Amino acid sequence: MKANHLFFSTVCALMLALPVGAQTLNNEVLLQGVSLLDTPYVGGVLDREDTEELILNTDELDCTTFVEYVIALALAPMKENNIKDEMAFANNVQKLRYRDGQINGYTSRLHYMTEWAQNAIKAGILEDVTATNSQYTMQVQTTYMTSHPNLYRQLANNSENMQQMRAIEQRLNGTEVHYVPQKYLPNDGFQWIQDGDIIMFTTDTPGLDIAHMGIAFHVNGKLTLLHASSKEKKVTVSKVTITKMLEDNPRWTGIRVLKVIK
Ligand code: 2YP
Repeated sequence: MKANHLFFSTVCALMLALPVGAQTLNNEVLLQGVSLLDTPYVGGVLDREDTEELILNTDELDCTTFVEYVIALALAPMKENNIKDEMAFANNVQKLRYRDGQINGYTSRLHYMTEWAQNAIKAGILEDVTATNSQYTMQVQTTYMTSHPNLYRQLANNSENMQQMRAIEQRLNGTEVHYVPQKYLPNDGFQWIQDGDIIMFTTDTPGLDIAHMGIAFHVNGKLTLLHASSKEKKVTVSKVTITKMLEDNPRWTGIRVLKVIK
């Protein structure tokens, strides 16, 4: 087991040694995230086939599928053989990834994280703790996909998908969300941002709402990110704080924080 894997697994084990009452869903989310450390980062895994079907591939992750699988694992009950219930895991992924949990072609997948979050909140899976803790708001832009069809194979040569995607973008565009602007996020975070919370990075890239996502993890009191990193090409814990990640990515403007509640 690699040194960092051992370190983080030890930290999580210590946390889980807390009295059962304190052993929250947050800890289970963190533990599932740590269990995927070093998994290779691979983009576009959901876009390999022409037909839209439920893909369950925890061996090749990007930032979004990493978060989806971790939440789905955390919420799945353990079977008697100490293995997570596979059917529950699959159902959880489908509920997170598709509008109202229904698979109906490419545009039924929740491509913009603004809608992905709305859907999970509506399903009672996530709570937007940013809304109750930060007074700062922004209006998201969601035109990126139809203005960059060359980046999305299922849009590039499919006028019906383009038309459906435009309608989705018009519905989402301008949605007001709470966030923590970069300049107000200290290196050790806030008391209300806890290990296992879901972090989404807001962006000012024209037409895009969210640029990256991961899981909050305090290391030595500093708020870092457990995430599938496209730079490090694997699931890892950031060597720098989330605040420093914001400083290092000029197009990133702040964070939204969501808590797994069921
Ligand atoms: C999403 O991108 C895609 C979904 O189509 C896809 O690109 C968009 C608007 N949506 O189903 C999903 C899973 O592959 O990825 C993500 C992407 O982050 C990448 C994966 C990463 O940092 O690893 C989500 O939207 C989360 O942040 C953004 C980011 N997309 C772009 O920056 C264009």
